[in-house]
Amino acid sequence: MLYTGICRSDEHAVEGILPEMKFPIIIGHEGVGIVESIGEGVTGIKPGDRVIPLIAPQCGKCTVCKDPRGNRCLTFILNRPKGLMSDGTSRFTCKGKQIYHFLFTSTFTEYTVVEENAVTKIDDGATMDSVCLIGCGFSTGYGSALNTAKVHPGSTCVIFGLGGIGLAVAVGCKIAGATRIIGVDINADKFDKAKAFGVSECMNPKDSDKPIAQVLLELTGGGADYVFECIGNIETMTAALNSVTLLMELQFIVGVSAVQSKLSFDPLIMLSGRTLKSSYFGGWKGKDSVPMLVSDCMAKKFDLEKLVTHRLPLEKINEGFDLLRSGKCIRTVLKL
Ligand code: PAD
Ligand code: ZN
Ligand code: ZN
Repeated sequence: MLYTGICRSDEHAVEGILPEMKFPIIIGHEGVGIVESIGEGVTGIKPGDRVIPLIAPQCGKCTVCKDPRGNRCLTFILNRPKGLMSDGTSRFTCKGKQIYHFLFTSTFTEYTVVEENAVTKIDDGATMDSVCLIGCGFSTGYGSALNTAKVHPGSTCVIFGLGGIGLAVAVGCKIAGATRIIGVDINADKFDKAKAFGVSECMNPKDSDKPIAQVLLELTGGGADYVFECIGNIETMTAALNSVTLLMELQFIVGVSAVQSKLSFDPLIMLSGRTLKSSYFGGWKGKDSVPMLVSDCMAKKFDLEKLVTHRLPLEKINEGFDLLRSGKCIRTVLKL
């Protein structure tokens, strides 16, 4: 591994709120590296290739892989022991004890082992210390706007949570031609950065006595066209659902909420024709899309550098987590 970003999902893993996780585990999933060696029968990559490990692996053969709509490869999800390779083994040990893998990737380490369908070769010329963000955060937000929401020109978008994912949503909304992008965050320190990403107005729910959904309905004259929840909080998911226009528009859940939490809302609000959707890795199929996203980055279609606020060596990983918890960073990239 060369570099890896720290994503809020890694923090969720540390908190133990993700489903079916087993410890001890090597977390981290937003990385880039160089192939050191390959196993028997591997033909798609070779030593020396620059690669991004995939949280959305692609077997290419299952019904989801063959369908242009989905990106959660069944081969990697169904009937598979969590945190292990497909043969049921782990490739990490520490003092003789088995260590589990995370999200098919495990990037907080100098060396990892991934399956051939959970990694993809990228252009050698990419800037390694920021292209790692294509491994999760950037692609997730950007794809949520472009693939899942299919934001239309002239639309009004609301983004709850102006972290790495939320700002990547803003990049997607802007490219799709949204004319109004409203950012919502309880940390006003995020607002300047958000504006640099095309967010036109920023709001702090703490600044008003009214519920945020009501504030947004008033501000938009009846609701936004698209609302993205990029926090992972049940309350903001419900508020987001109540902030979309009554016409027939859409709300998207990008944030990952704690296992066993339940989202509840009055079904009558769906009678207007509202749609509730979710997005995993921005809807991108890993092997097909990641090399293309890297090329788009190199062609300066978007700027990943702007998302990186801090850089640290692996030894200082806990400082990176402190920066995330205290809301002082957008993305910290670790050098491995
Ligand atoms: P982040 O911590 O960088 O950003 C979250 C932002 O939300 C911060 O700016 C917070 O200040 C803000 N916030 C927190 N609570 C509230 C609140 N109540 N109201 C308003 N704002 C609030 O995280 P991130 O951008 O790395 O990740 C965001 C979520 O997306 C998180 O749940 C993560 O697990 C999830 C995620 N989903 C996917 C996917 O494929 N769906 C991929 C990667 C990350
Ligand atoms: Zn598949
Ligand atoms: Zn992530």
